[in-house]
Formats: sequence, structure tokens, C-alpha cells
Amino acid sequence: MNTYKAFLVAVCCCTAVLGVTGTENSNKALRWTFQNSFYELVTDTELGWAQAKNECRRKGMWLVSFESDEEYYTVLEFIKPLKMIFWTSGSDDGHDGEFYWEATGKSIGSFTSWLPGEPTIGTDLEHCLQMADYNEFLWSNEDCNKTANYICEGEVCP
Ligand SMILES: [Ca+2]
Ligand SMILES: [Ca+2]
Repeated sequence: MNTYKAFLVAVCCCTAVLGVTGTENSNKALRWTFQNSFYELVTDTELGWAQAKNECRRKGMWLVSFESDEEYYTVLEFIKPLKMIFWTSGSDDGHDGEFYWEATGKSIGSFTSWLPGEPTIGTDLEHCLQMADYNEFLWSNEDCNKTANYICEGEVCP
């Protein structure tokens, strides 16, 4: 293994270990792991979607993506008590109405949890997928420039 690879493995595993540790300490609500991912809720900073995405990237993570109902409901358990709005990595930027997870580049799959009436298509500014407490954390597309809290997701080392 060359030095660069060893460095990458160390960084990745360190982050993963932090995620596991987080489930055992008093910050339980802020960090947890599920299947092959670890998650971090950012509840003290409200940012626009692009800035939130960049903050997750800076930690080696992405904005959250929901590949299954189990993943969504697990996240819901952590955010349910909070009176907050969260950004996810869902976006239809450049392809109005065709939503994908920016985290993976893949189309939103068979599982969706849209608020009735959402997503609104043809409203030029609403291209980012949000979950708000006042909508019971069902999905809606919103103006990406609005500020909100956000959820990061990273991959646990095998
Ligand atoms: Ca995911
Ligand atoms: Ca909308």
C-alpha cells in the first residue's frame, strides 16, 4: 500500500470511528450510523443548499440521500423532535422535475416521500429538496437560496 492510499484509509476510518463513537456519547442525537453510512445533523448553522453541500464535502461527507424507506425512517427518528428545516442532497437543477440525489448522481428511486402537491414543477427557483418540521418532514422542493439546517451522510469504511 503506498503512502497516499494509507492516508486515505486512515482518514476514512477515523471519520467512521467518530460516527460510531457518537452513538455512544451524549451527542447521540447529532451523529449515528445506519447500514453502510454515518450521519451528522447540523442544527446550529443555517445555510443555503450549495453552502450546506460544501460544508458536508469539507467533512468528507455529502448532503443526505434516501435510498430506502428504512434509511428515511431512521433519519426521521433523529429529526422528529426538532422544530427545524433540513436540506437533503435532492435536486432537479438543470432538469426541472427530474430529481436526483446530488450525493450519488442517481435519480431518486422508487421510494419517495413527497408532501402532497410537491414537488412544484416550473417554478424556476425551487430546485432543492427540503424536509420541514411543519410539513412533518415530508419532502418539498424549495428555493435553494433559502437557508436551513442540514444533514450530512458519509460512507463507513468496509
Ligand atoms: Ca443514503
Ligand atoms: Ca415546492
